[in-house]
Amino acid sequence: ELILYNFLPDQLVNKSTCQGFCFNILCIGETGIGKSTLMDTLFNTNFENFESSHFEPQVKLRAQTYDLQESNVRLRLTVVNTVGFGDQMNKQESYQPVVDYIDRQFESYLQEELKIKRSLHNYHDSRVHACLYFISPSGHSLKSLDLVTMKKLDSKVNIIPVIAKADTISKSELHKFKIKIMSELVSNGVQIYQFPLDDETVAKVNTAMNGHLPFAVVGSTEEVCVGNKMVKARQYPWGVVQVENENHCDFVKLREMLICVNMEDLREQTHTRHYELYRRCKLEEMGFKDTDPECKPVSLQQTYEAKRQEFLVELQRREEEMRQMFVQRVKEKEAELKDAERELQSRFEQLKRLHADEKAALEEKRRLLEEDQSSFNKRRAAAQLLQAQSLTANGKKDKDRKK
Ligand SMILES: Nc1nc2c(ncn2[C@@H]2O[C@H](COP(=O)(O)OP(=O)(O)OP(=O)(O)O)[C@@H](O)[C@H]2O)c(=O)[nH]1
Ligand SMILES: [Mg+2]
Repeated sequence: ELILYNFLPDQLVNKSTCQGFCFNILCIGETGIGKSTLMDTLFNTNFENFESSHFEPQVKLRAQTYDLQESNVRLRLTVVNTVGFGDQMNKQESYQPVVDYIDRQFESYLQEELKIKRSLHNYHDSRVHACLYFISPSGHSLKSLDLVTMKKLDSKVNIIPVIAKADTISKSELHKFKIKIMSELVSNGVQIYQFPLDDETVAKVNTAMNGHLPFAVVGSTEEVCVGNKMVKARQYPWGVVQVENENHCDFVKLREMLICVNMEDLREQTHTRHYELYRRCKLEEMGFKDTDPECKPVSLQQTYEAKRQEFLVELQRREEEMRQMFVQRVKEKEAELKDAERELQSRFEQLKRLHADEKAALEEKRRLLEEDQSSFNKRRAAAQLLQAQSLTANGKKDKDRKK
């Protein structure tokens, strides 16, 4: 059975309660530090729990949403758990997914707000209202990952630091540890959530509770018989640690502050401080301004027109740049072609010269050959003549002899 301890209606007297509202808790802490157990103890239930290994390559965020009801108030509770937090070598790999998750929820709210047809009244608001940061009960000091992560988150979310498994550390040590943690947070400029003092009905209790931070918590869903009552507790050979006993730990203080007294303030701070900051940065990034350099107000229309003009000028500049580039390329190509043509022409001329030289040489050879041939012919004719003459001469001699 889910019990919200009958305090919710008090915080919502002026709200339309039947409509219900969302509350989103982010639990950051290393694997096995007791996140799921504490959530189960806080909401007196058994949420689905998946244990994670220490070997996750990167941090994942797992969100689970539950619809809770108390008298006439409906609460849509989302519990977001970091899976594998602190198991990476590189710190940034641990906190960046958390930062990104928070920003994504802001972004989707902003997108809804910017729609023409907004439906914020039935929008499922997933922005993180409270971040429980689980500190390991070492008794020494905060880890550098704790400081880095909280510093990255303190302008994005309401951080409530808790010392986990506070039953594993002695009371005197715990007292010193709390002081040490607070001084480390202050000296590193980490802004944690302060319970508000402006509403005088709760100012006194909130002042006292601010002095107990960080809350030392113990979680357990097991019930043990103490006196003649069943109470949530952790049982040890040396005794019983009662979760809801204020002498044993700060669990009740956390529950009071988170659910009973300040739930509405956490939601409000999320909207008016953290979301507002995100929205402002995002709109400025997009180029929207409320005033011009002379501090005169600028309307959305003017900003839009100015942006449009800026865009058109830029477009023209880019077009001109591209045209110039094109002309340049054409010129280059033309010059290249001219060069190639010249080259070809000169090779052609060279070949022509070579060819003419060869032709001349051949002509010369032919002329010599023809000369040779005609002198040969002449000599042959002369020889034939001689031969003929000698033949006739010989014939005469023969005749003369016969005679
Ligand atoms: N001593 C002590 N042990 C606790 C406490 N809370 C949880 N545990 C034990 O620590 C172990 C891990 O608790 P979980 O609640 O599953 O831790 P988790 O942070 O949700 O772990 P993952 O989701 O796996 O990262 C269980 O054996 C719990 O019984 C506590 O307050 N004190
Ligand atoms: Mg868990």
